[in-house]
Amino acid sequence: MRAEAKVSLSLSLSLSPSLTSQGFKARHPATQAAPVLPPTKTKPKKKKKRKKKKKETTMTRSLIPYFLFWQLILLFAKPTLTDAAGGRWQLLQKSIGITAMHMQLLKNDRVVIFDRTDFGSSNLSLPNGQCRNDPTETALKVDCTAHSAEYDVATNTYRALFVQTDVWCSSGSVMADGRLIQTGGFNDGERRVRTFTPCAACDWQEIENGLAARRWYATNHILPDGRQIVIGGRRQFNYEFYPKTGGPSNTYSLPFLVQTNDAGIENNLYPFVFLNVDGNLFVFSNNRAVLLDYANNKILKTYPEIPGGDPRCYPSTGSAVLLPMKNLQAKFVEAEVLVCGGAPKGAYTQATKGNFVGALNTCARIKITDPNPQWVLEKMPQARVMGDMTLLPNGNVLIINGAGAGTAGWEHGRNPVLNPVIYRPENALGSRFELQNPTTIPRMYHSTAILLRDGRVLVGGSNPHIGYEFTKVLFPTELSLEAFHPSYLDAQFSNLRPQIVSPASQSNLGYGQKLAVRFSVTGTLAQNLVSVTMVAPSFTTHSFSMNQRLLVLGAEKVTNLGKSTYEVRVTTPGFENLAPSGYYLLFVVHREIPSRGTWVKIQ
Ligand SMILES: [Cu+2]
Repeated sequence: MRAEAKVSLSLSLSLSPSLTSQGFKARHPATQAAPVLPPTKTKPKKKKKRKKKKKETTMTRSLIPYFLFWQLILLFAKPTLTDAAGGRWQLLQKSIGITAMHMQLLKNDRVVIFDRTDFGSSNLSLPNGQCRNDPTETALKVDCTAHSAEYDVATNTYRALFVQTDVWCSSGSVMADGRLIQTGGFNDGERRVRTFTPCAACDWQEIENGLAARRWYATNHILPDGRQIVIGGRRQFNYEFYPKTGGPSNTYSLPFLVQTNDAGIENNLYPFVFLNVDGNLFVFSNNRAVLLDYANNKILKTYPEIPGGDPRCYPSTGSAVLLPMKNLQAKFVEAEVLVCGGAPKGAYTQATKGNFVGALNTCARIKITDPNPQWVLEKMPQARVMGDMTLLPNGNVLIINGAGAGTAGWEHGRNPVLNPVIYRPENALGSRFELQNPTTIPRMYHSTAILLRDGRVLVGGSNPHIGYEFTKVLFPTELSLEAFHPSYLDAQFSNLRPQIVSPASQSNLGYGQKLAVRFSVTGTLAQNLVSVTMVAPSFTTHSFSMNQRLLVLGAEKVTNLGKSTYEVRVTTPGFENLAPSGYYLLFVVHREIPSRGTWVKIQ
C-alpha cells in the first residue's frame, strides 16, 4: 500500500475509490468524464456500460465508445455561454490556429500565446506571405505558419506572431517595464532570449545566446532588483539571471535539483518557485523545497518532504501557488504555499507502459515563513495531474484543467478532469473546496489557464501528441480558447459589483504609499466587506503560473462619497520583496465579488 494511506489516517483523509479499487490498472477514459455533464437523459445507461467496461484493460476497446461519447457531447454543446451555478463556460474561439501551450497577459490586455516551431505546420498562416527559413529546424525547414499568436481580450480577435526559433517547453516572466522576457526552448531555441513589447503591432525580438546555459523546462521569476532568475531545466542543475551578471560562467550551481532528480524520470522540472517576503526564493522540486539565497548561492532552509513523498513536479505534474499575502503592514508578513495534485511515485514509468495510475488527490499547504514549517495535507474532491492553479481576484484559488490518471508527456494522460474546483484558503480545513461546473473540452498535457482583467479565466491548449493530431486520437489537439466565468460574474451579483473610478489605468504607485481607491456600487454596500487586492499576471505553462502573486491590501477606511460612490483607503506594499516592481491588476472586492481590474505600476 502506498505511504499516503498512513498519512490520511491522521488527517482524516480517505483514499478515493478509484485508487484503492483499481490501483495501478488502466481505467476507462470516460469514467471520470461522464458523470458531470449536462445531458442527463443518457446518463443512467452510460453509467451501467461504464461499470462493465471498468475491467477492460486494452486501449483499443475503450477508444471507440469514448469517441462516440465526445462526439455526442460536442453535438449537444452550444458554442455560447452555458449558464448554471458554480461558474459558467464560454467558448471564445473554436480555433486560434495554434495551441495555447504558453500564455502571458500583458498590460494592454492582450495575451501572448505560443506552442513550438517543431510541431510542423500550424493552422495559422504568417502574415504577408512570410515564411521562416530555418535549416536547423527539426520539422519543417521552410515554414509559412505561425507558432505564436496575440489574443486581444477586448475584441476577442487574434493575430499571428513570428517566432524565429523553437520555444517548446520554455519559460518566461514580465519585466518591470511590461515587456515579456521569454527564455529557452529546444534545438535552435535552447539558449535564446526573446522579448515581446506590448504594443498594437509589436512582434518577437530574439537575442542569440542570451542565456548562459540551455534551458528547457526551466522556471523563471522576477526578482526584487528587477532582474529575472531562470532556474533549472532538463539536465541543468543550476540557475542564471537575465540580464546576465557577468563573471566566469554566469551560471550558479543548485545541487538541490540533482538531489530531487529521479533517475530516468526527472520529477524536478519546472520547479515551483516563489519569492518569499525576506527576498529569498522558495524553490519546490519533486516532493520538497528549499529556501534559496540566490545572491549568495546558499541554501538557508530545507523544508520537510510532503507526507507520502509522492512527486509533484514535471512529469508527475501537480501545480502550486503562493497563497494571497495579507497584513502587509505587519512587522513579520507571513507567506503560505499550496501544492495540489501530481502523480504517485512510479506513475510515469507505468504510463510509459500504458498503465495509467490514478493521480494524487491531495493538496499540501505550508507556511514558508514559519520557524518550524510543516505541511498540512488536504483532500481534493477529485484527483488531478496537470491541473492549473489560478489566483482569483478575491483571493480564492481556481484549480482547473488536467487529468485524473497518468502523467505529463506524450500520450501519458487519461481521464480528463472537466470540473474546476475553487479552493477557499480562508475557510476552515475540510470546507475549502467547491466543485465548479464542467467544460466539455478536455485540457490535458500542454494546456493553460490565466486570469484576465475582467475576472474571467482564459483557458486554452491541450496537445498530448508529438504533432497536431485532430483525428483518431483520444484527445485531439486543441486550438480553441475558452473562458471560465467564476460565479462572482453571475448577473445576479451585478448590483454588488464594484466599479473602479480611480486610480486611472496605468497609474504609477510607490511603495508604502497611502492610496485612496474610488469605486461605485449600485446596490447596498457592506462597508466591512470591502477589500483591495493586487494581482501580478503570470507566465503560465505546464501547469505552473510563474510570477503569480496576489497581495491583499485590505481596507483601512471606507468612506461614502454619495451617489453610490465610495472611497477605500489602503497602503501599497512596503517594499520590493513583497511586490517586485511592475504591472499589477488592482481590484476592489466587495462581498467576494471583484470589480474589473485596473492596471497599476508599482515602482
Ligand atoms: Cu512540454
